[in-house]
Amino acid sequence: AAEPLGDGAVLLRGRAGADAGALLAAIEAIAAVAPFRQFTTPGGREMSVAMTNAGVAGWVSDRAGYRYQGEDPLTGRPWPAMPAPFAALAREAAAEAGFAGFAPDVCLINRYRPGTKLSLHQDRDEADLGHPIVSVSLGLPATFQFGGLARTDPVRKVPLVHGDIVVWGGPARLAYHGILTLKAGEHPATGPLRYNLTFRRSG
Ligand code: MD5
Ligand code: FE
Repeated sequence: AAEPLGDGAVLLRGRAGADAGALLAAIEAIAAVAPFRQFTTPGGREMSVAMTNAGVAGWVSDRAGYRYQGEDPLTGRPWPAMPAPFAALAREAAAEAGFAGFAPDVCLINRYRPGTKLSLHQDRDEADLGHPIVSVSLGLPATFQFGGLARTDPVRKVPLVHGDIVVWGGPARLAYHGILTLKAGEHPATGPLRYNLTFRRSG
């Protein structure tokens, strides 16, 4: 069932539940080639969330800025390919949310441990902000902050649990958002971890 969260944002509660095992196995295979690492922000802070990527490019950050690049800076090698079943799931979810024809070329994978957070930000490093972003939550629950187009706009808190998919498009594409500090816990599928996959069109 599609649940509107706001203009352009649609929550598909539990939509990835049946695929969770395959997604987690694929994350493990990707991380064996392109390990999770904590990027440094342009301001010089280490991010608490650990990240890796699959696809034709990957989202990276360092003192020089945020960008997509074709090689993993850790290894100098191309990122692992995005598994076709991942791209198909993202495409179907986008269509169910009203964004037919979404063809992601990159998948950013975020790994959260208890105590980890993602501060309020916008996603604006993609070439065409007309494409939606599809995000899949796995493992420990988290509280998502969904704000507006200005950093100071009021923020709604949305609980996200294992298997939830959210599609962010249209006016929601540039909304400020973040993840509150993860609470301690154990999930049967991931232990003490939360993963979030975001499917994007980088270029
Ligand atoms: C997460 N990741 O749970 C989130 C899910 C990121 C990030 O924010 O940048 O890696 S994606 C949430 C998102 C994307 C684009 C727009 C909006 C939310 N939004 O309008 O709120 O790790
Ligand atoms: Fe984001």
